[in-house]
Amino acid sequence: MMRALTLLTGLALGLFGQTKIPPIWPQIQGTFPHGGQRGTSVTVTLSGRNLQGAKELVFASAKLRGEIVKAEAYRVVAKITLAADTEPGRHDFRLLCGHGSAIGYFDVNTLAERSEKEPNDSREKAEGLVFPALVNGILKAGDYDYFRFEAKAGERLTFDVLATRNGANTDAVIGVLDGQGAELAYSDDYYGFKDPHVVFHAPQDGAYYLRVYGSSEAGSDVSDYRLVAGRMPHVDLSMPAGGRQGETVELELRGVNLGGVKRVTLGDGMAEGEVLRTSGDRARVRLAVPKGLRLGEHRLHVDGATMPVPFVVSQYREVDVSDGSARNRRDPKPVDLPVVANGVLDRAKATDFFVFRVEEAKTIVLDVEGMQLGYLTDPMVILYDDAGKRLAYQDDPTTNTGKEPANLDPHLVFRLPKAGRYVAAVRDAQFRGDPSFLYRLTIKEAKPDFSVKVVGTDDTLYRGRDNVVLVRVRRLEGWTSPVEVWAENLPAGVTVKPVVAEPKNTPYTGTCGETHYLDGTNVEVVFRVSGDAPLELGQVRFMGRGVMDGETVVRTGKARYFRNRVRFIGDAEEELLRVTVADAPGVVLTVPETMRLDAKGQTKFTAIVTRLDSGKDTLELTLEAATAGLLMEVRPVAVTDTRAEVVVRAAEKAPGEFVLVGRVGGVVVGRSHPIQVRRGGM
Ligand SMILES: [Ca+2]
Ligand SMILES: [Ca+2]
Ligand SMILES: [Ca+2]
Repeated sequence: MMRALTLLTGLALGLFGQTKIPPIWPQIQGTFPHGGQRGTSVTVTLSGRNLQGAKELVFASAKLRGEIVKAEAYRVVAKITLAADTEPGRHDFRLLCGHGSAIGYFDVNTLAERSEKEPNDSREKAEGLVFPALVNGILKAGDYDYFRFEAKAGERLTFDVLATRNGANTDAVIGVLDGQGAELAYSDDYYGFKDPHVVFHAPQDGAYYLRVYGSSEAGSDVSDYRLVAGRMPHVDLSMPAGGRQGETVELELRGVNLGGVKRVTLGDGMAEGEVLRTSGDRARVRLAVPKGLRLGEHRLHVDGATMPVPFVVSQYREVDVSDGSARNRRDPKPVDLPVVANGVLDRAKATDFFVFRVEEAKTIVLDVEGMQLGYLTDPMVILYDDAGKRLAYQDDPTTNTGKEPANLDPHLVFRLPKAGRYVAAVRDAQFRGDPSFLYRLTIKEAKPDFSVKVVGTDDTLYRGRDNVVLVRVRRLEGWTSPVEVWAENLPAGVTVKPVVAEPKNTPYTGTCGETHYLDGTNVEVVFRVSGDAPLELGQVRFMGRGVMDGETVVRTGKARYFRNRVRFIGDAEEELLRVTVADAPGVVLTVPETMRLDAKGQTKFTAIVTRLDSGKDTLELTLEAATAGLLMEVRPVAVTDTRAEVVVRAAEKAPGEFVLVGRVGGVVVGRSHPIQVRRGGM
C-alpha cells in the first residue's frame, strides 16, 4: 500500500512548508492464523501499528464476515466467519479505523486446520502430521518447526508453505528429512515471491520429518505461514491456460497426484469442468466457458488441491503448442490473427515460432503473459520478416530495478511495413526452461488503448490539506495521446481537479543515481479536503479518458496492490480506492514500540517530533496512562526542534506502558502510540 504524499495547502500562511506526515495510518504486519477452513469461524489476530480504534473488518467477498473483538494500537482480535461455499484461495479484507484503513489477505481452504505447538525445534520434539494437514505456524528468529510423518515407498507428497503470497513477511524454507535426519528434499523459493514448495517422492516405507524455517534463520513474532501437506493433488498449470468466452475448451491439467481428480471449478462456481480422464500427473477436463464471463484472469480450482491455477478468459481463438508443435524455426506454427498461443518453455533454450500473414501494412501487438500469471517465466518476443531478418524484439517493457514493481512480460507494438508472411518467436530472456514456464502470447492487430491503475489500495485524506494520490496510466497497443484522469464518488468536502497524463513514461532514479523509466506515466491526483469535510470513509473511483484516431476511449481505474506491502502485484479485488477523511494531529511523535530498563531502572530514547500545527509555541511533553511508578524527564521542545531526548525511570522495575502526549499552551495536539517498558536486557 502506497500512501498519499500529503502536502500542505499553505492555507495557514505557508508556515509549515511541505511537511510530510509520518506513517500514522494503520499498517498490518502479521495475521494469525492467516486463513481458515470454509464453513467455520476463526479468531484471528492482526498485528501491526496504529491499529487502535479499528471499527470494522470488511471483506470484498460477501461470503466472509469479520467482527472486531478487541482493538489496540499493535493488535486487533477479530472473529471471521466463512460461508461453506466461499471460493478457496486468497481474499482481500480491509481493516477500517477512524484514521485510515489497511488492506490484508485471508486464505480460504477446504481442509481442517490447526496451529503448531512450540517447542517443536528438533526431530525429538516433532509434531505428528496426519494427512491432509493444514498447519498455521509462526517462524520467530532462529525458529525451526519439525513435523513427523509416515510415507510409503513411491508415494508422492506435496508440501507447500503459503506466506509471502498472503502478504506475510516470512521468507520460509522447507526440508524433508529421513528418519535419521539426512535431508532428502529442500525448497527455499519456488514461487515468484519466496514461498517454498516440495513434491517429495518417498524412497521407502517409514518415518520422515519435515522442517520449516526462515531463510538465514530470519523470522519474527509476526512471521506467519500456512503449511499444506499431504497426498493431495497439486496442479502446476492448465494447458491451455485460458479459453474464449462462450466456447468449450478441453484442458490438460499438469501436476502430481491428479489420478483421483473428480471436480474442477472455474472461479466462484462460475463453471464446472467435466473430468474426462486422469493419470498420475495429468487430468483432461472439458470446460464450457460462459459467454458473459468477465475477460481476464480467473482461478481454476481442483478439489483437494493445494492451490488454484490461473485461467484467463479471452475473446480470441486459443491454440495450445505445449506439445512442441511450434519448436521448429524452419517450420513455424501457422496461426491466423487474432490468436492466443499457449505454450510451455519446458527446457533450456526452448523457443516457439509462429507464422502469420497480413494482407496489408498494419500495426500489430505481441503481448505475453507469464510472470503476471504467477509463473517464473521471463518471456521475450522477437519478430522476423519472411526472409528471417529480425525486425523487432522486446524483453521487459520497463527496467526492473527492484525499486518499482517489476514487469517482465513484453508488450511489443510494431508496424508491419507491407503485406506478407511474418514470424513471431517467444522464449525465456535468459534461455532458461522449466516444465512450469507457461506463457500466453497474444498476436493481434493493435487497437490503441490504455489502462488506469491506482498505485495502492487505501489512503487517508487529511482535512484542510491537499493530499496526493498516485495514479499510473499505461499506454497499450500503440496509444500515443494524452489521457485525462479524474476521480468520482468523492466524499463530501473533497474536490479533485482532472490531471493529464502526457504520453511519456515517467522517469525515476535508480539506486546508483541512474535514470530509469516506468512502463507508464504516473500522475499526481490532488485531493483538496476542506477543513469542515465530514469525517467519514469513502470509496473513490478513478477514470481516464483520451482521444486517438478520432475515437474517444474511457476506462475505469483499478486499485492495485503495491509492492511495499504485498509481495505480489496485480489488481486488488475491489477496483475503488478506499479513503478515510481524517484530521492530521497537530504534532506526530514518533517513538519506539518497546524500551528496556537498565540496571538502575532507567531508559532513554529520542522522540522524533513532526509539527503539523502552526508551530508558534513551545511543545510540552508529558506522560499519560502510565503504569504506577513510571516517571519521565524531558525538556520542552522549541519550535525549531525536531527531536526530544526523553529519560524514563521506573520505581518498580516492572513492565509497564505509557503514551507520550504533546501539548501546546495546555491543549493536547498529539499522542504517541503506546511505549512498552520492559525489564532489562536486550
Ligand atoms: Ca514456530
Ligand atoms: Ca519451533
Ligand atoms: Ca523462501
